[in-house]
Amino acid sequence: MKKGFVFDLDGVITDTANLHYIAWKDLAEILGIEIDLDFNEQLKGVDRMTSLEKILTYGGKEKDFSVAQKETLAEEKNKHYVELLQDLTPKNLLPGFKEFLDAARARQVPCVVASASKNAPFILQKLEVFDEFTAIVDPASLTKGKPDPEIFIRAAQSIDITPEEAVGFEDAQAGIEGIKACGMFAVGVETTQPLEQADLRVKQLNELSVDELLQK
Ligand code: B16
Ligand code: MG
Repeated sequence: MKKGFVFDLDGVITDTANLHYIAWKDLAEILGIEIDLDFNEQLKGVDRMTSLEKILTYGGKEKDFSVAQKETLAEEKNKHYVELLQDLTPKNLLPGFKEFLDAARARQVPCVVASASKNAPFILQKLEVFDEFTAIVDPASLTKGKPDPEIFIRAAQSIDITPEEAVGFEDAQAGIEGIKACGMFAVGVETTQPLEQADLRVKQLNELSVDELLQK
């Protein structure tokens, strides 16, 4: 019997991958690196500094910048990204998410956000769903990013349940691995690539019945 739901943000609640892509692509161009949408798949679910390092390595420039310079570059990307976020509205919720969240809330299932994004609280406010969550894990407080299970373990702790008592929802392979590594039930939200190891795979969350999931 499951007692709580743990949601990734980008790719599960809303699709901010495209906005991350615009901001990273512009920064990469200034650095003389060209990235495309295929490469962008590798940045999904990956934290900000690791994303920058992947881009620099892709462009053969991984040794060209000091730690301080990389911090500045990551800040510049984030500034642009936050500008792009200003236009988000509830219309940017992914199809089926709000129906599923409402059904979960109607059954008093606690819902937590486990996102690598430090902008998650702001994004949830723009989407007008911030108050629907019992907790949001602060990614700045984590020692390891996905695929490490730390963020999912912390999410379960935040609602006083064990990882085995939770269902995790993820769109990235690294996220599914983190969910499975702590014994949580994994729902894969598939858009482009198939997600290995997921216990269930869907295109939209409203394909799922809250009652059936709670029985898993
Ligand atoms: P920020 P998720 C992730 O969100 C994104 O998929 C990833 O592309 C991004 O780099 C990461 O958040 C950090 O975001 O720069 O806003 O802190 O899928 O874990 O919800
Ligand atoms: Mg994601």
